[in-house]
Amino acid sequence: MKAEHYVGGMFRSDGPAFPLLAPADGTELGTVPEATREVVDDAVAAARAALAGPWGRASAEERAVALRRVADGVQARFEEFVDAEAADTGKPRELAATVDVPRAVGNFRAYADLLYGRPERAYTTQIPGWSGGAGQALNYSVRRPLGVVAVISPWNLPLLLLTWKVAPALAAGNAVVAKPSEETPTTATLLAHVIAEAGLPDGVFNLVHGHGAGAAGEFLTGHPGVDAIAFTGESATGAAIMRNAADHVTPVSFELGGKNPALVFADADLDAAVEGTVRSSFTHSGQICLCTERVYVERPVYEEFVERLGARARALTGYGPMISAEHRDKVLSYYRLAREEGATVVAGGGTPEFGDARDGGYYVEPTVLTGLPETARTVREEIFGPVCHVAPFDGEDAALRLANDSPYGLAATVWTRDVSRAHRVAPRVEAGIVWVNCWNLRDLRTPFGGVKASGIGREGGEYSLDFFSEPVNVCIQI
Ligand code: NAD
Ligand code: 6OD
Repeated sequence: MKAEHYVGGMFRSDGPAFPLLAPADGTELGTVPEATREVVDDAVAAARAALAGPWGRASAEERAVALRRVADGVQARFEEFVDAEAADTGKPRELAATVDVPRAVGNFRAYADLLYGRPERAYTTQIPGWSGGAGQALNYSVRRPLGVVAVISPWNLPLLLLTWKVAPALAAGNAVVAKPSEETPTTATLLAHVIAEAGLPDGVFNLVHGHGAGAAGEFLTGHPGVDAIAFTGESATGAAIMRNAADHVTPVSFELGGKNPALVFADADLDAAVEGTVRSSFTHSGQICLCTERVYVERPVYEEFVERLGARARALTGYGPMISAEHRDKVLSYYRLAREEGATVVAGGGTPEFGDARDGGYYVEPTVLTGLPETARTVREEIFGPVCHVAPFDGEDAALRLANDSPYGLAATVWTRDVSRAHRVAPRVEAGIVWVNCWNLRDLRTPFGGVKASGIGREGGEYSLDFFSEPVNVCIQI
């Protein structure tokens, strides 16, 4: 599938082209058109025009039907989506087939179901008596879409994180202009084809490709015709988008970076804690915002935990590459920095050699570190690779102090067999999501998001609908 813009119901490829490289072996997959300011202007105008047409008057039920058709369309081209996602990201095909694509279908289905559950999300409240002595009044509120929504998404779960925003934005009745990551344009283009085939009116969904700073992403997020921005990516990018959006006071929903802790108590099922940490640190080679990069282990089981985690990391095979040569170099620079900062490298710490085509790809070894102070940059900064640092702690309060001593607050895991401890500790972790004895077990309708530098707002289920629509209160004097 060739990456193309989709604007006002038309596919087009204007703008200079840049190469798309396969992370798995460095070969060229194709080229991607870089949207100019004119392409972005056209997309925003097309979205605005769509709101003035049938989409702007569509009932919740009609929107739900449209979302179901999109879900069915993605499902019908399931293998094509899986192949494209695996090629663009380098992730194991199995991961794309069990997480990215089925959960993207799930996003469209979940919002269609939510709309059926609450057709217009309208409710009435009668507030008698208080109108400054003017008698009784009937107040009722209706939810109104925000208008033209810009969706900016990252490369780690390209289709899933795009649909995570597009599905609720459309469910709430908005029109969308989406810009996926320049590294992973293909499943977004496929989605545009599915949306075209599903018969959504022209301009309801628009897609522009290209880079972020000084390019399509910046043109879009600073555009005066954009009514809201939903962004997932690095915290520093979030800050840049916020500055850009400030001139027009455009509301933002941000899912940003993390430096997620795991707390392993001495009473934990250690087999489960080790296996859980292997998953939470190394799935998709650590390139999931929810991945664990800081592991704190209660002292009596610390040595055993480190030994077992190190052995499992060394034994891992079949893992995918970093998204790009640039990102591989960034992760390797942290492996070097960790050594300079005095780390003990328990496992990994370099690049693997395969003796096949993968040697042209962007792989790094799954890595376990110990021995760093909490002030080390390796322990404080998001690396976004297959790496974690393990440190000991003594007691619950110390564990919480360590977990919370971070500029980030996205997700955490707690490993304990003590139910009371789980309930005591989980709400005290400064994070938007806390998993107990599991990781990334997630219903799409639950609130998702971070605190501190990890984000603004919550997505998922009703939480996304709340962002993508606004209540209008109507007051009638009786
Ligand atoms: P990134 O911030 O570099 O890029 C994300 C998107 O923003 C891309 O589409 C990019 O082109 C665009 N962009 C970049 N600069 C821009 C600018 N100045 N204006 C407008 N758009 C701009 O992030 P990435 O490298 O693609 O993704 C990895 C990061 O995303 C990590 O920090 C990770 O933690 C974070 N992430 C967070 C979540 C979450 O839910 N909290 C989920 C996935 C990834
Ligand atoms: O909900 C999921 O399935 C999932 N993998 C979310 C990841 C989000 C951030 O990268």
